[in-house]
Amino acid sequence: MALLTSVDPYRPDEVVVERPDATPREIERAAASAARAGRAWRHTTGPERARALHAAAAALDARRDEFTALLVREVGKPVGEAAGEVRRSVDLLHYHATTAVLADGEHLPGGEPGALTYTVRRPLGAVALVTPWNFPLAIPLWKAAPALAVGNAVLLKPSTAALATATALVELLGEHVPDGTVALVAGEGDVVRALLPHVDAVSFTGSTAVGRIVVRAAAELGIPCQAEMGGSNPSVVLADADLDAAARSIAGAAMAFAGQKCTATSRIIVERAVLGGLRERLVAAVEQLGVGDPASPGTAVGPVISDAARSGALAALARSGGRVHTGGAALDDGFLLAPTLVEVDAGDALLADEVFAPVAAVVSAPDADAAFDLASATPYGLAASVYTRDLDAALRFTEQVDTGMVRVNSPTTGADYWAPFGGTKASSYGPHEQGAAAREFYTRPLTVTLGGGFRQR
Ligand code: UN1
Repeated sequence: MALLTSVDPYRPDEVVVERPDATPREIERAAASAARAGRAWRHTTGPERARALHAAAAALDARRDEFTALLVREVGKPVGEAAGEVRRSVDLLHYHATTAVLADGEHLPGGEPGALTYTVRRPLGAVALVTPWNFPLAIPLWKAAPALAVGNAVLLKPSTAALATATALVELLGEHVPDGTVALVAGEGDVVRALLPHVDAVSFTGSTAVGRIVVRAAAELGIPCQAEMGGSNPSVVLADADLDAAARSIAGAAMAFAGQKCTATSRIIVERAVLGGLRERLVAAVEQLGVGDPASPGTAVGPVISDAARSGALAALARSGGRVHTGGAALDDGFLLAPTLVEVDAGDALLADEVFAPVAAVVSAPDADAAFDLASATPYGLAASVYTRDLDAALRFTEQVDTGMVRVNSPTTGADYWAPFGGTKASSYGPHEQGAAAREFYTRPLTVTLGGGFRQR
């Protein structure tokens, strides 16, 4: 048995929660009761499940200040962003509630006179959700809400660094669904390994290294799997762009919440003609960001999640041959790292790493096409953006870049809960999340054919 501990990354001496991990017996018991609960939940009506999720949304909304404060304390998310995440979570619960009453299949022509063929989508059963600490409320919910809406039970295995938030969320959801329909399974990788043989599907968000282990395990067990993994997201700035607006937008996408989003901008690819102008504006925009206590409203950049994360970022900087234009050092309080801009040459080690910290590399390219090629020159393909006033160039970028999500004059960060979310290459595996894509992952189609014969007698 291991003791799991989550600490406040701004005041690392303060423990937020401590609890033992789940024992193999507890995992089996939780999985068995989820399987049982799932068999009952799938037979509730769509309107009943919709009511339950709307009620959970209202309950979360009523406790938004408490959840916001918990996010600030447990993962060091700046209070403005934390409040935004709670609002997004309320909204996505309402959204997925409405999907419980949508059409769930199609009617097809029969193969003989009078025959009828149709499809219905059936829930999978009990699903495991393996979630990270960086969106401790929104990510568990954008998996759990669609899973529940279509009639599955869920077993949430959150990151230990976000254990208190996950515990509070599971308690809140549990007040609106029957016992066993939503359960928490606390632990690390060995707990995931023990859990997977008991579930009907797994949805994972986290690092590529761990995601690939989950994908392999799911394949061996023969269960559906979706995995959202790393990113090394490019923002391309063309010579005709509004440089002031681009610099402000990119500084936020790279540094806010200390760059700890899989969608954060880590590579800034600039058309050489405007390198000097963009560099100057970027440095100014980054230096204007408030750095410090995540509880104070002026803060955009709080601590990184752990000392190891900060040392890892500093080690990545040390491996780079680039020139640091601002930042580059640890700060005193908590696990703070000064927002850091490094100018590098193509091929620099920093362009290949997913640093997951307030660190971004600036690299120049001779022209738009070279910049577009550089944008895709990474093992990842999650989110990409281009800043330009040239519509043709913008459209060319959307077609050429190898990525799951692309934006024009808009930051790589941010996800609309009604739109499919996911990437290419090492960033994602399996079906996308969110929007209508989520319903597909959490169901399987059943094709029904009613022979025409009996209707002719
Ligand atoms: C966002 O940019 O608002 O783990 C969402 C992550 C992503 C979510 C990003 N799956 O950072």
